[in-house]
Amino acid sequence: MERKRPKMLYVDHKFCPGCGHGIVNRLIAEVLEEMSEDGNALCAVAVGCSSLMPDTYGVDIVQAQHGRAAAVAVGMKKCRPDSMVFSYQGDGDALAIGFSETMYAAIRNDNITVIFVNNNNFGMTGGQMSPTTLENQKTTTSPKGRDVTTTGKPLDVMKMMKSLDVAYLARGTMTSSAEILKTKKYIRKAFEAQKAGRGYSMVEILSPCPTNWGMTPLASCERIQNIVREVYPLGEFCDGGAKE
Ligand SMILES: Cc1ncc(C[n+]2csc(CCOP(=O)(O)OP(=O)(O)O)c2C)c(N)n1
Ligand code: SF4
Repeated sequence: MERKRPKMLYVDHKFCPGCGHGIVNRLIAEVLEEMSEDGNALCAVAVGCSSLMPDTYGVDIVQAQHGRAAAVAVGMKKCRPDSMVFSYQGDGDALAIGFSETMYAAIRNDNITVIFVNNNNFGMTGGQMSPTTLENQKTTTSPKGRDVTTTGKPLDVMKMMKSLDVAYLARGTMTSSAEILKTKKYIRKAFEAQKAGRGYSMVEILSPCPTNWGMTPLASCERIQNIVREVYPLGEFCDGGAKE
């Protein structure tokens, strides 16, 4: 049976073929519709391929400066506490230039949801190294592979955040239908945490960027399955204070 397309996806997305962003966009739309929150959602994006979302997504969206989406989402939530407020970001956006905004929203346990797509590089600008680039991964700014002796190790934000008093943390991926369904469940639980007023929730999603990885969509998913998830384990890292 064909699944009904969520109403907020009123036109096709603009991401590259095989990009993870399109799948995540759909999952968020499905969850909001199933929770009857699609008419009540507010989103903050910043810069990166996530900023292609506002052109095709049927919710009110504010575009922040690069990295500042979580800070803008916090402001929106304070003005409209009854709305379902989320930021939609990339790993460079959330963990490089916006690291402070991302962390302080978590440190304050602000009642927002952060959804970020981790594709291990700065996608929109041509595949530069980001904080989540794997050790030895070649990017346009690490042509010989990321050297962790000079750049530090890949940033595992779940590890950092689980020591904080936040409501919900999970990391999913999209390498199979089973993983996509799990990721959808994580997104739902994150929004439910916000609805219950429990505070900050974050879902990180390991995603392919076939264009900058120079791989087919299928090979990109295999890379996530065999290599990336070894560095970034999947699962729930905190649920209502019960931390692993
Ligand atoms: C203040 C500022 N610095 C740098 C840029 C250039 N810039 C635009 S998109 C981008 C990369 C975004 O990468 P990421 O957040 O990982 O998202 P992706 O495109 O991979 O989804 C950068 C560095 C900018 N627009 N503004
Ligand atoms: S450049 Fe990468 S992250 Fe951006 S739309 Fe294309 S595949 Fe997706």
